Amino acid sequence: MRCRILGAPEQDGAGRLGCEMGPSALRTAGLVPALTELGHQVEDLGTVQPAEARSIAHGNAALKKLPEIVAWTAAIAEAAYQASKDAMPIFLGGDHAISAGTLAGVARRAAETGRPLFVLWLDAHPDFHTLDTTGSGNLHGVPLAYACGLPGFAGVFPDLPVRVDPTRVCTLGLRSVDTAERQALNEAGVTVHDMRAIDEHGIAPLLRAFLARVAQENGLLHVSLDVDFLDPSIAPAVGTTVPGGATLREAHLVMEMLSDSGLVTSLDLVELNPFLDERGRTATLMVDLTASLMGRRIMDRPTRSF
Ligand code: 5AB
Ligand code: MN
Ligand code: MN
Ligand code: MN
Repeated sequence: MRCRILGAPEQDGAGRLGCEMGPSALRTAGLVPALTELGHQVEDLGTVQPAEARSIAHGNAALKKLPEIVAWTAAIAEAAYQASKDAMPIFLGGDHAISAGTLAGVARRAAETGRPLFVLWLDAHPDFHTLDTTGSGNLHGVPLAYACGLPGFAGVFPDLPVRVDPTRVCTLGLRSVDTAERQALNEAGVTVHDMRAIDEHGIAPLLRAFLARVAQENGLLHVSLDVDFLDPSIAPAVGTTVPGGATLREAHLVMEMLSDSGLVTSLDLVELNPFLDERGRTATLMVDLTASLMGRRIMDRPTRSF
């Protein structure tokens, strides 16, 4: 497969500094060789440059770094659209606010193909706040809501050429959901498999059902992997630690099933804060998970089924 790596070292969306070093840490942990060893053709496009930030007035005084995030979103959306032409883009965050741009870009690309875009959101949080409901004002908490066309972004964030259909979004691993988000997720019809559902059913059947839907509708699939999807005991390099996350094997199984499905067309690796890591272990884990998603196997399997 042809892959394009694109660094988006945005850190203003998170409450603390450090995600700016994410792309560098992922490259240092060997992302490119891991992919080439699997036989993929990898092109590293380097780093997205944000547009110039212009001051923006907004009624919610809690919003942090709004002009900066808007400038990043515009640049990332255009870069994501370009990078997704005839190749699988892998976007290296940066905090999760980069996904406002990556989703906008890949949704625009998907619309041209005439195939529906599905999104798998692997995260402790749904990131489904609007600019009006976020209490923290940290804009890494809004990208999915923006991309799904929820109200309140128009005229502030870049215009969305194509929105993501929220009924084609599946979140997996949630364990920290704010009241406004809970209501918005239900109203929008997002599929939510929280940690309790994973405990009750196991992660495989939940993911399998979603993948079957994507396959049946001949969809494209964007995967957004927030480091905090993983339990902090195995992935400490994140500002927003929430206990009770996915285990090492649950995370690898998700990636292996995604690989077998052959459905993934774009990927975000976000929220890695290398300043909080322990001797690079979280960066290494993110690279290993990406390798599983891109075809690395413990043993060969007779059939590619999910
Ligand atoms: B992340 C919280 N909902 O709005 C908020 O890490 C957390 O990209 C957002 O998933 C977490 O600040 C954003 C409490
Ligand atoms: Mn997130
Ligand atoms: Mn999160
Ligand atoms: Mn986070």
